[in-house]
Amino acid sequence: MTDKKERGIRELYEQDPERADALVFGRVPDSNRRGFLKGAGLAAMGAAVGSSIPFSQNMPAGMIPAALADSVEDFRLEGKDGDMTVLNDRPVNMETPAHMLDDDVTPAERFFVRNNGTLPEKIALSDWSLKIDGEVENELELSYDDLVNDFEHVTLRLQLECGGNGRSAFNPSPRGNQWSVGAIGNAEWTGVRLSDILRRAGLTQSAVYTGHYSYDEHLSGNPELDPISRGGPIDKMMDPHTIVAFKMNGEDIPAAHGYPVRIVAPGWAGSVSQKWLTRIWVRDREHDGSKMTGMSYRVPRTPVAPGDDVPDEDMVVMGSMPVKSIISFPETMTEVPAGRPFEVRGHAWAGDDWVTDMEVSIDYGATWQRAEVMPAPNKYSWQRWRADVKAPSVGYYEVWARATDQKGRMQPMVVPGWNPRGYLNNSCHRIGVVAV
Ligand SMILES: Nc1nc2c(c(=O)[nH]1)N[C@H]1C(S)=C(S)[C@@H](COP(=O)(O)O)O[C@H]1N2
Ligand SMILES: [Mo]
Repeated sequence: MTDKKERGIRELYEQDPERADALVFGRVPDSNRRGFLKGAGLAAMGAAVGSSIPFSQNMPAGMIPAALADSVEDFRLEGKDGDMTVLNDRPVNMETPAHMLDDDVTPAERFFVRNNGTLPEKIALSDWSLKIDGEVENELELSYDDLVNDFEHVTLRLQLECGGNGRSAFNPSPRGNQWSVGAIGNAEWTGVRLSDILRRAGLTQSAVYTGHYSYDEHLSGNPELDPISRGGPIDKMMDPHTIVAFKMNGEDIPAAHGYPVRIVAPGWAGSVSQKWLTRIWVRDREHDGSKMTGMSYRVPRTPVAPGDDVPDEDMVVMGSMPVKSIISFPETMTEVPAGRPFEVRGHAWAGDDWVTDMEVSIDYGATWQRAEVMPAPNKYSWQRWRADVKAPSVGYYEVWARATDQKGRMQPMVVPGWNPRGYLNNSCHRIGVVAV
């Protein structure tokens, strides 16, 4: 593996999977046919994982073994909770390793952070206000006290996933933070329904979309520019689960997550959930703020070939996120007992929808077994799933997991439709385990 220092093995698998296979396994990658991991290649991979590989005949070509995918050193930096994965420090972007997402309610210390601009100084509550203007009968200017005292409170567990979660698996590699699987969290948010605020303001006939503003600053320092100003269609904003939150897990919202007030519009790209919120501009057309247009948070209307240039008019704003799941236990590359069942569990979610089925495989997708899926405590919370899985003999295995939503849509095993900025990757999560 002489190339490993110049190009990380994950990068090499993205750019040149055949060469990566040749380096890792010493095999001649003449086709995608399975079952050619033999002889020297099998011995080399076995040596790398310190074990035999019972289902080696099923191992797909050109797909990095999970044993190696998570061992890439480059990104491992200190973050909050020490073990968060820091992708960027300006702006701050950090994700949560899958095994740290095992809690039903994600603690703030382990919640991914996605900033487009500066991380603002803590504002005094007396200085904060929220303006509602645009296509409304009565413009509102709410103080923090008005917000907290004048509207009914709701507390909900809500999944929040970055639209670019999973971007690192796209090939060719789109620009942007190279998220693995951990730009997702499910905190318990307390706030007021955005619909109640919009009703108080009185939407006019012409109201079709919201535009969100906040007090974080553009990295250029130019006060004319917003780091991000997205929004959503009125229907989504009037959903009773779309809230203006002032508490996260029962505490003030931490600085990194939008103190003192943010939107949580669950099930849609996290970018709709404006942090450090100061203004909601009700629009008579699709909002055209920063990162609403061009390639940002937009995907091709119809599938395109990987790497294609897509003209602006063929791009559409993303809506609901697709069905997805993670394996949060055990941690990848844990030892498990051979020949005896061990517990595998995680969470599954499906944007505006919900998860009805969950399956796991221990043999690279040759066979699947049903997992249990629990109902969500409230709509838009992720759902717990669990299964007892057995590795028939000693050796290296991978656990693959896939969710299906109530409309019958299933997570793909391979990376779905390439798009210029690498959004909406809902391919299956997998981990490596070593049965001993
Ligand atoms: N004001 C503001 N709100 C924002 C952002 C931002 O950069 N500034 N990032 C958005 C994006 S892209 C995501 S994915 C979520 C992330 O929320 P979190 O950092 O609390 O996890 O916040 C959204 N809200
Ligand atoms: Mo995001």
